[in-house]
Amino acid sequence: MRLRLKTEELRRPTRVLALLWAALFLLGSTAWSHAQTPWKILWFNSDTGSVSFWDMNGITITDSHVLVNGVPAPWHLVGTLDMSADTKPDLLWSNRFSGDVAFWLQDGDHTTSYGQIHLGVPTDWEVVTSTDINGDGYSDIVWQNNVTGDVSYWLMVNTAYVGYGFLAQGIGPNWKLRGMPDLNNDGRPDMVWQHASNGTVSFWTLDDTVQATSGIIATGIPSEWRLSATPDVDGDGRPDFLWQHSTTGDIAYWRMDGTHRLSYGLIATGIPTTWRIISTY
Ligand SMILES: [Ca+2]
Ligand SMILES: [Ca+2]
Ligand SMILES: [Ca+2]
Repeated sequence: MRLRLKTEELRRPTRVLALLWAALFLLGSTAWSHAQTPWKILWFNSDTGSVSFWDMNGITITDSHVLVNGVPAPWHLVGTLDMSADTKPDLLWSNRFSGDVAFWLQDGDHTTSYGQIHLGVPTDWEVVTSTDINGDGYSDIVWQNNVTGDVSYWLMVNTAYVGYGFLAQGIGPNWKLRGMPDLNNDGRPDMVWQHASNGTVSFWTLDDTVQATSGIIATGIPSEWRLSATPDVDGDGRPDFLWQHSTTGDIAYWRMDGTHRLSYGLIATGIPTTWRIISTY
């Protein structure tokens, strides 16, 4: 009797350890650590002219604050890029009536200066993102024409426009460029596209500014889900996908290994849809 009791006592913790080990193994194969490099989501509300930030750690919102309210209606925040080359993102604005493009140089929350880059850009051209197209260390501005689908870029040096070129022409208005993350890990930007109606998400890899390869990432994505940005959510150094739902206001992520989805989940639900994700960094 005494011996059996002893055996039971010995077995119990062994069983618990075995279960713990199995749980850890399962967790390790399917989950990921949520303690990550901090990143930010930049939001714009075109009804109120407000700019706000979410401070993120993995998929956790650690803080949020408003940078500015009441920016006059024709001006829309369209992106961020580091124009002053201090690794702090600056704000890029577009006037929806005049087509003028302006910048605010930022030191964190503080606007240190502002100015205009270009006047009278035709309003069927919209800023999609910013990335270093020519590899000179300065962020460039990527545009798509919402009528023709053509994608062009402005080469920038600090706040100065120094030239332009095209990345895609004649693709039509249905394929929307959503971002230019580095998908094949060669240190240079590639292109992610979302079809406006058929739910297909596709990619091009680029060799400099020329399409090298292309492929499908996903099909059947409801058109209410907009691929908003490609931040590194899990801190593994590779871009992931951030989605905003146009009617529910839900925010979701896909952890990506290049063009392959590893896992997905929600970050937030029910964010008022007047707020739109402009960029992440
Ligand atoms: Ca550049
Ligand atoms: Ca690349
Ligand atoms: Ca990642």
